[in-house]
Amino acid sequence: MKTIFPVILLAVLTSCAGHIATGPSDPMVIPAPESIRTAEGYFELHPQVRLDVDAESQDMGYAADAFSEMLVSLFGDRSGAAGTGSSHVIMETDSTLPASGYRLEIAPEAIKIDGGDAAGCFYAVQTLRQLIPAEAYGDRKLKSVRLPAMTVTDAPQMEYRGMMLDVARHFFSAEEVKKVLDIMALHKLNVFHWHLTDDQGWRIEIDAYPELTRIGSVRSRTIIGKDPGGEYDETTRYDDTPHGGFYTKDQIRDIVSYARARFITVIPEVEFPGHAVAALASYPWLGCTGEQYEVRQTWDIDDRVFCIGKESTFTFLENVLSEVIGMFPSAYIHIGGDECPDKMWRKCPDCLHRMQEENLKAYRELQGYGVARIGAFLEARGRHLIGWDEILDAGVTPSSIVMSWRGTEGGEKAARQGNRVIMCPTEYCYFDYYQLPDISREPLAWGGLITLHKAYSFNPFEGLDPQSRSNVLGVQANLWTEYISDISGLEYMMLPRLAALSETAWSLPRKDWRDFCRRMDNMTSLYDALGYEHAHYSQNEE
Ligand code: TNX
Repeated sequence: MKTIFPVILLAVLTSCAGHIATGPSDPMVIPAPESIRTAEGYFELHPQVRLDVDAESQDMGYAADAFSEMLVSLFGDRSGAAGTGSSHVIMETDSTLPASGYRLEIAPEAIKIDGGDAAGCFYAVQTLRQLIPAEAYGDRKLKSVRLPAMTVTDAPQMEYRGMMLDVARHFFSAEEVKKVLDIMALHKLNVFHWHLTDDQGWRIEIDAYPELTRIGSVRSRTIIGKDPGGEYDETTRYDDTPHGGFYTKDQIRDIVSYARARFITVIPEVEFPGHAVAALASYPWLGCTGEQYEVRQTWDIDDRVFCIGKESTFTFLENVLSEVIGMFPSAYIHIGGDECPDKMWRKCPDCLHRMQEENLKAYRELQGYGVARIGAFLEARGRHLIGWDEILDAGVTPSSIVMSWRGTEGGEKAARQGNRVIMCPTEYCYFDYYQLPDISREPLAWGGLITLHKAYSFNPFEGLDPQSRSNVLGVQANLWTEYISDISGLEYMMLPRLAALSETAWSLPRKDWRDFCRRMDNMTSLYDALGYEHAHYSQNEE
């Protein structure tokens, strides 16, 4: 009875007239696959389709789950249906294919997915999701979907395809972070850089230092409107509403495994030595003067940074990082390193003493000293350091990764000297900047203008010699959230620019703006069907 029932149900369902959606004969996928060859006929995808997965590995399980989730989003609950249908989908690994690459064959009798590895199978499913007509999602009465026969062969160009989310300036709940991970997965991105600490909030639970979350995770109020840049007076307006939030260790672990099931590595960032006011407000002895500060309520760069002279600062950081390492299995840990003024260090006897002891000639070298110490600490624990490009100024170890944000020059220099590099220059990758030319109709943003076309025109290799090019691991979009306070605002800033970035990361040599716009129409419908907020761009807005 158990095995027969779904078959009967299927017969009843397919005999019902209508409700069959047909995929486009002209496949529209973002990021652009390596090749698509269309063929005759179609495969009929229905809720009872049988999925055969070759290996029992956990990762292949994740790829299979992605397929099942797709069926659920199309047809509703599929419980009890697995493995009973007449038509089927076969998912296997094929070691002759490149890592994260896949071949997706849609034929009338079956869909065959071969992945270079489980990640490849997962990406094939993401392609499949886009080949299904957008109207099919959310149409609960749907009986089946027709997928035109074709073979897609594909593999990513870059191994690091990232997005950074700042949850310090505005907090995003664990559920919202998962939604961000879903959106990343749809675009075949594979690194989530999680900016967890900054002047305006400390967002990660650390057992050894409970005040970090008790005090450091809440600011009493937030500046309204555009930050004038340090000139605060009686005309500065605040919302008088506390803003806070943090992730418990359990939530962090849950998000790390949620990401893992989508083949996304989570790289945590703990800012050092700048962007530290929330930490200093929690433990005043971390600063040069020991003064009690408040968690910051405004946005520009702050002079109040970690003291490099006191040993207690390093004990603190090492204890924090030990707990961070315990929560995040990533090979890399981001320690920030950006925008650190040396004003406090100049007046600090401990910092002066450190300079004498270490024979440092300039105050700036205190940062290099600190970063080198943290780098060595991480290396001793089998992890490597990533930092913003300022870490270059003070010298970095060969195994460190440099994230080039102030243009691509830092990245170029680092790549030339043999460091590996992530390119995320403000000019192309800062999705907290405006995206439509008429900014009067846009939500308040940091400034700047990165249209979809601009984001699409990014070439991270420009001006690099072949040797340096090989050190560019990939690219990343940065979502700073001073002016993004909720998830729909965040989606709006991400989409569709994340699609442009994904194509740079996955399909750089095949980029073609006109063709991208054509495929973007389909992607936009999919965003709508999945309930994602997005900007309405025009392909003439170049
Ligand atoms: C610079 S990029 C920062 C952030 C700001 C961002 C605003 C970087 C490493 N630091 O602290 O949020 O500009 O676009």
